[in-house]
Amino acid sequence: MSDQKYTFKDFKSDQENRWCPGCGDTAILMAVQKAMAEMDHNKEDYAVISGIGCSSRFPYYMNTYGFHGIHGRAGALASGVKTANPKLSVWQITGDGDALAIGGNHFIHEIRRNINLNLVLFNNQIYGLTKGQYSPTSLFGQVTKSSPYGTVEQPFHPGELVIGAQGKFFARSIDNKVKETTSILIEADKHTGTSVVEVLQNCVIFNDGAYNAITSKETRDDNQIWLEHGKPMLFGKDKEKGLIVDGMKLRVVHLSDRISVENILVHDAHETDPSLHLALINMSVTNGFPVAFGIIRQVEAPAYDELVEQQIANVQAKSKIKNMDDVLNSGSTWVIE
Ligand SMILES: Cc1ncc(C[n+]2csc(CCOP(=O)(O)OP(=O)(O)O)c2C)c(N)n1
Ligand code: SF4
Repeated sequence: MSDQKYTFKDFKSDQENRWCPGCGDTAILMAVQKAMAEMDHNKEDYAVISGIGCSSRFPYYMNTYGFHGIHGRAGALASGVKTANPKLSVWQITGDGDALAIGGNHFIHEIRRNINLNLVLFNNQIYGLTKGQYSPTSLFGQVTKSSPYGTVEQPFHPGELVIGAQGKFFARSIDNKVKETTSILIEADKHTGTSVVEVLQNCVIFNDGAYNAITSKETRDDNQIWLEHGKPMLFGKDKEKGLIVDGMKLRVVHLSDRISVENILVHDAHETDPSLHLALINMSVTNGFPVAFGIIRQVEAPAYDELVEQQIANVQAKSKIKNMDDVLNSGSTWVIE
């Protein structure tokens, strides 16, 4: 609980921003600082933990406790910090390479364990820091420094991995929507368990325009759908289109005399069955759908760190061993003569 009022400036550090001018990371930094100013924690209770990558420079720019770790191990560090001190608000900052290539194993297991931390995944579909090699989210056929003739790999969809790892909270935003990202981060903080927020981030140097189809003025209304729990899934400039389920699949429909808002799916982020959430996560412009943004899945479940705390308290309450003398007199000792 916070006993102070903050503004985003309280979370700015004195370090010079070394990200390239125009990099999406700077907008995400602003969203995190704004969100933290509104969350109910004291400043000294935040811990910002990263791996290695451009995005992982994040803790330098935050005036909080933090740790710039090693490549792919942000998840292990953040899990340890939260489990050792559950009162902290832990923020894991990671790139698509850091989280899904070298750190892929840690990513799925922290989600499966449902450790009560917030994971912000900067997805620029490229390795930025090492100068433009393809990553596990690069598109099939993408030409990069390490795939001069195009990749021959299918990309991971981070949300699909979250669902596969039994994830309970998944949201998606985009770097240029600071207001929307800020509110999603505030909700992520309130959620108990691993909250994964994928932010589509433009790398202006090595993958510029990767999200143009989603962000350009001409197409953004048709190619973005912002989901809100309890609201119909509508999109388009005048909210003239929506989503329905047809058979086992989602389908885009135009509102008309025959199809009204009542026919449109209402978003239920709290549904425990992940089938529809997965279908929403996997919508893409290339398969004729808008990309889903907002909180797509938010399901309550016990968190690992809480269960560990409870278990320790229960065992301590029942155990006959209270101190070192009790251990030494517990029967499993012997005298060497
Ligand atoms: C063990 C190890 N392997 C490889 C590297 C080289 N390396 C540093 S950052 C990086 C990938 C960065 O990509 P991403 O995590 O997507 O972050 P971005 O720079 O795009 O924000 C790699 C491969 C390293 N630092 N350590
Ligand atoms: S290389 Fe790309 S991701 Fe890295 S700071 Fe520059 S624009 Fe940002």
